[in-house]
Formats: sequence, C-alpha cells, structure tokens
Amino acid sequence: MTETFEAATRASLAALIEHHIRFTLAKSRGQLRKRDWYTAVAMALRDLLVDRMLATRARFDRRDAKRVYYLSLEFLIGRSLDNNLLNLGIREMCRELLAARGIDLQALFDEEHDAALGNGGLGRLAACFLDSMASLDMPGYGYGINYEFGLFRQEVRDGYQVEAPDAWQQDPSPWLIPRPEEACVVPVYGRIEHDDRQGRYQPRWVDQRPLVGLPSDLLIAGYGGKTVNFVRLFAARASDEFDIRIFNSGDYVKAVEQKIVSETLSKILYPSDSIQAGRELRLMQEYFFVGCAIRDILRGFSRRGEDDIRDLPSRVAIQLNDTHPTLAIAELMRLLLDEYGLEWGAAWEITNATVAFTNHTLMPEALERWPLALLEHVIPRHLQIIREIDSRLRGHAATVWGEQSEKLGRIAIIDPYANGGEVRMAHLAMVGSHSINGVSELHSELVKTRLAPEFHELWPERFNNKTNGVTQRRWLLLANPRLANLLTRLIGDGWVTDLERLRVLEQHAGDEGLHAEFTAIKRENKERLATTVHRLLQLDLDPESLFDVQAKRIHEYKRQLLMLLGIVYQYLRVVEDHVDPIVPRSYIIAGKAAPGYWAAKLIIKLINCVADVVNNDARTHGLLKVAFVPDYRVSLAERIIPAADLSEQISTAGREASGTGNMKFAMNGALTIGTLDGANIEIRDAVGPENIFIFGLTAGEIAELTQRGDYQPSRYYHQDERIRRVLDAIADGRFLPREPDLFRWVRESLLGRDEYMVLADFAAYIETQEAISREYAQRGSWRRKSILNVARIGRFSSDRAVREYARDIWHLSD
Ligand code: 26V
Repeated sequence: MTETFEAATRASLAALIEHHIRFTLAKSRGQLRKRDWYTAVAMALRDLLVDRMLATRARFDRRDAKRVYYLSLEFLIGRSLDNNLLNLGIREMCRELLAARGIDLQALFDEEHDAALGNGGLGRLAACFLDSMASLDMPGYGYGINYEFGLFRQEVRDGYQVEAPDAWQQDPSPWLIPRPEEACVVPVYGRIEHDDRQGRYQPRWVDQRPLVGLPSDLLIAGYGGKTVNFVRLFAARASDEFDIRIFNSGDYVKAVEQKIVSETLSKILYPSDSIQAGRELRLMQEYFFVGCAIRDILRGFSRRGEDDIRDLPSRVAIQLNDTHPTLAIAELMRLLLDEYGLEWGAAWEITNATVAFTNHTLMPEALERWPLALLEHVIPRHLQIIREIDSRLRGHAATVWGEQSEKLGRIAIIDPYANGGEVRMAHLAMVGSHSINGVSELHSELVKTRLAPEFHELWPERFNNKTNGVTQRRWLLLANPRLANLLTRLIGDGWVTDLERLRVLEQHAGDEGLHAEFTAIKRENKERLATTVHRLLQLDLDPESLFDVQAKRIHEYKRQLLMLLGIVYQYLRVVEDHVDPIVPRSYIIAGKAAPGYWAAKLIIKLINCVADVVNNDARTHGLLKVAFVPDYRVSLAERIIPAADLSEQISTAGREASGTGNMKFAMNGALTIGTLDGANIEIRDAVGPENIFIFGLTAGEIAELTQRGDYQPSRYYHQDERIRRVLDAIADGRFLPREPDLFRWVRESLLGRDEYMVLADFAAYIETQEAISREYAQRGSWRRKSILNVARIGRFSSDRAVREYARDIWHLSD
C-alpha cells in the first residue's frame, strides 16, 4: 500500500466504524459492549468489501470472463472478520485504530459465530476453493443454501454427545447481503399432462407449487483485496401470489400449513455425512437450490448480453460438489428443452459440456439414491427426463457391449430392483458431465476401477484427478501467526500466494537457531491450546508432552477406535506393567458424530470414559492425559492444529477419499502417523518417507483380504496378547464400572467382522507409535522433520488445486 492510500484507507475505516456505531447500532461510544464493537468493525469492513465487490464484477464484465459456479450443499466458512482483514491487508491498521480507542481487536474475533454451513471435509474444501479462486482473481462463485441452523453445536454431558441447535444468524451476519430483487421461483409437485397435438411430444407440468428462493450473498475477499467474490445462498419462502390463491379459495389453514412447509426447506443443514437417509425434505433442498442456481446462472448469462444458449459451455462452467447438486443436470436439460425449445441432442451437448462432477466418497452408504416414487411426487418432469437419459445411456451401452451384456444393468441410472426402483445419483452425475474427478491420486484410481468401471470403459477421457488442497491464508497465516511471521522473516511473504516458496526452508532445516524458534513457536501454540482445554474441560495439559491429535468427524472408517486402543494399551503398560512411556503424551481428540450414528456416538462415550479413568489415575500423572475437546469446528481447528506435534490420519486404506486435515497439520509442522490412504500417499511422496510415519495395510492388501473372504479378526486376538489385554479391558467394564456392559459391543464388533480392519493394523500402529516416541525424545531430529514437512507441503495449497481445475476442467483462459 502506498502511504497516501494507506492514510486514506485508515481514515475511511475509522469514519465507517464511527458511522456504524451511530447509525447502524444507534448508540453512543459510552454504551458499547464488545459485541457492538465487533458489529461496527464488521459493518465498516463490509462497506469496503462491497466497493471492491462491485469493482470486481465490473472488471470481469469488461474482461468478458468465463464464469465458474461451484454448486455445493455445504460451505464451511468459519469466521470472516479476521480473514477479511488479513486478505484486505488492513488487520494491523485496524488493530492500531481500535487500540487507540482502548479496544483489543483480538478479543473481538471471538464475538463472531462460525458460519458452519457444512459437515466436514467436503464443505471446508468448498470454502478453501472460494478463498483460492478469489485470491487468484478468478470469477468463481459458490451457490448454496442459507441454512437458518448450521451444523449442530456439540455438547458433552456425562461423556455423551448431545446436540444443540446452531442459530448462527440470531444476529444477522454482517457478511451476508440480502438480494430480494433477485429472487428465483422454482416449481415443485404437480403432474405431467401429455400433449402431442403439434405432432411433437409436449409435456405440460400442471398443478405445480412455486417455491421462492431469496438469495443473500456472502462476501469472499481474495488475498490482496483486489478481488471480492461471493457465495450466493438461497433461503426458501412460499410464494405470496400462490398463498393468496389458496387464501382466496377459503382454505386458510391449508394455506398457512403449506407456507410453513415451504419455509422449512432451508431451516437446517442435514448433519450426516455418512448415511443417506432418503428424506423428502433433503431431496427438496437439493432440488430447490439447484433450481435457483441454474435460473440465476442463465439470467446472468443473458444479462451479459449473450443471446445464443449454445455458447453456454464457453461462457460458464458448473462444478458439482459431490452428487448433492446432481439435479442441476436434469434441471438444465428441462429448461433447455421446455423453455428454450431445444432438441434433445443440442440440449444434451450443452449440458454435458457445461457440467463437471467431483466425487468425494466411495463409502456405499453415503452414495445417494433416490426412490422413483419420491422423484415422481416432487419433480415429475425431471423424472421423465432422467428416464430418458437412462434409456439413451443403456441404448448407447448396448451398441458397445451388446444387448445381453451384464454391464448394462450395472451402468444404468435407474436400478429397478432396489426398493421399488431408485435413481443412482452418481450415475446421473457421471453421464451428464464432461469431467469426473476424484480428490487424490489413489481415490481417483479407485473411482475408475471400483466405483465406475463401466463408465470408465465408455468414456476414459472424462476421468481425471484433482488432489485436494487447503488455503494457507486461513490455515497458516491466520491460524498460526507466529509461524507465519517467522517464515516471512526468513523467506519473505511470497509463500502467502505461492506456497511452493516454502521449499527454500529446506536449506535451513538443520539450522539450530531455526530449531529453537520453531520449538518456541510450537510451545506457545501448545500453551494456548492448553489454556483453551483448561477452560473447556478443567484439565491440565503439559505443553512439554507430545500433543498427539486426531480431529475430524467421528466415523468407524476413520478409526478413532484404533487410536483409542493405542491409548488403552499405553495406559495398561503404565498401570499394570509399570513401564513408563518414553515421552509423556497428551492425546487430544475432537469431532462430531452424526446424530443418528450410534456407533460413532458410543465411540465418543468410550473416549470420555477412558479419559476419565486415565486422567484421574495417580499412576499416570505426568505421563498420560486424554482430552476430548467438544464442538470441533473451524474456529476450534484454528486453535488445535497449530498446537499439534503429531497428526493422526489412520483410516482404513482405500476409504478416506483424500483428507484435508492431514495437509493442515503438516503445514503447521506436525508430523503425521498415517496409513497409505487418500492424500497421505502424496504427502509422503512430497515430504519424504523419512519425515512421516506410515504403517498398516495398503488399499490393495485390504481389498485382497476382503475378496479372499478369510479375514479373521479373532486370530489377531488370540495371537497377540496386547490386543487381548486391550479388548478385554474395554469389555470388562473397567472404564465404566456402573454400566459394565456398555462397551461390550466394541470387542464384539472387532472380533466379529471388524469391517475396518482395526485389529489387522493394531500391531503396526502401536509399534509405529513407539518409534515416534523415540524420535520425539531426540528433539533435534524431530524438529528437522517438522521443518521439512512445512518446507515441502507447497503442493497442498488449494491455489494449486483450483489452478488445475481452471486449466483442465473449466478452461478458464485468463
Ligand atoms: C455425504 C452425505 C450423504 C448423504 C447425506 C448428506 C451427506 C452430506 C455430506 C456427505 C459428504 C460425504 C463426503 C465427504 O465429506 N467426503 C470428504 O471429502 C473431503 C473433501 O474432498 C475429503 O478430503 C474426505 O476424505 C472425504 O471423506
């Protein structure tokens, strides 16, 4: 910033803050609470952002730039104040300005409620991508739902997870700009009348009910403040006009009932990322938001003066974040056929060339399937179109493989046998998209070979990989300011926009002065986390101990249980064998369980019970601590990740599509203990096998064991005394004497099926943990590895990921 520009910005920021205190809050200085200061500062910042957002849009228009739309049911944004100040480059200015008024800026950050419009990895990835697109000056916009309630708040009572609603908009978010004049109307329900009077089949969708989508734009500032984009979030409203019709027909109660039903649509984010329940409301959400988004996209297209819809693919790219927005394909087809009057072939060509699909999971229970009957009820015209797509797909496949091929049934969109007929959304997404990508190299291979071999055989050129990335602006610059400052002092601030620059650090990896600084920073971050943990749990963690962290959604495939078995093993070594661990450890676990996922909830209870016993046993004092930190969310991750020494990425190989926490931890100097799964493999290749702790079966070995069908977990139990001790201790009730049977399930399920092969990897896991303790005890060698992790993590920036999407899928030229 030039000096005069800086002075002008300072003056306008100060004036804007005063303005909002007076005219937005209608208060005088003396009456202000911390919360008011937060609001005034945020509103002032919003004004600056709005200016730049308008300028950005004008610039893209002048450039006649191709637009990218990222369609996602989830955007896990977290907090915005600190991030926006940083990206605008005015955080220090604002800090000084407030300090002069006796206000601590840092304290204001905690006044902001996280925008938790997502479950986990998939939603946070969308947020990192928005940050990167804006920072790279791309015209990239999100479309999603303006949930009234974000992901539930997690409380822990008596060791159990208890969910509480997250009313994040109780005070309206300053980052959201309502756009009532841009409302969209989307039809649902009704039936199709068949009409072919003009010699051409012309369906008429009658008795529709209109849903109204009210958009609000959540501002996304790119780094440097030049580009401000937004994610457009729709809230559902009943249509006034429609209401009046029913009111006039005299059925007052019915009218109000329907209004309520329509408005529930955008009330709540579905909190499961593991099991697809097939609920009507969820289907309505998916369809509603996609309907609004497609209309808005087409409206923007014509407003920019485009008059030939055939040019859509060269002007617009649509990326589907998993199958949740897949109805975009059917909706775009419907509009092109029924409203634009195109022939099928032309409509299909446009749709296919515009839409691209990202898969984020292979877990069968998370793959979306919708019953035909439900689709018929909610979107009858779309179902017709889906049937037509299905029939053409099977027709094409038959010309390649022959009418009798078994592959026809496997590739079909409609599975006629399942529960009276179901649509497989991934199949619809794949046939309708010109690009299909997985999110790590391994995962993208598995998409081709396991999820969709038939599609791969027909259209190999569609399949590609885009390994995930995370934004270093939030996950390093914002979350770990001390490390960020050190890096900038050493190598300049180029890493903020070009993470590969960190590589020059390699030269300093052996430098003792740097080791000391790295150690001091980690130590301070650990102290900060210890303070938070003390506040939340009244538990003291020793910052000298090794902070061993697993923070992510609770899921059996992620194997929080494996970590827990390791903890119990350590505990038994201390109290029964009187063997102390080589280094004291603090085990830190955080994550939410889907409210209906009882196994995941039982795992939380078990973690808390083990924590209680371990933490209150005098014999482990100064050696072992266990903390389950409640309500894991973006702002808590920003506190936990920079404080970790060890990052647990221990999913059953082949199950974790990529992982992104793995990248955030390594970026902050934690070493990883991990399986050869998802992006862990690429992280190993990047940081070097000597700087990461890899253990366990490979995806190939797991598949082989499964196929042979002779995996016998009980063998491990009988052959390995350590496993026996640990499982028996858990099953015999010693972690919950008043309810000794509660955890019997753990032993039974591990000895029975052990679907995630916990026992097969147990020995390798604890042996690797021992190697880790030995390594940690030699501080110099640990620190060197830690520095090399930071130096070599550059590839895992979401800037790199988004650039690859732009180059290979979206074909953004400028
Ligand atoms: C699935 C479902 C299933 C139906 C009900 C609602 C719902 C909501 C979310 C999901 C998401 C499951 C997929 C997911 O989160 N995948 C994660 O994506 C990350 C980003 O690519 C990746 O790093 C993780 O490995 C992957 O598990």
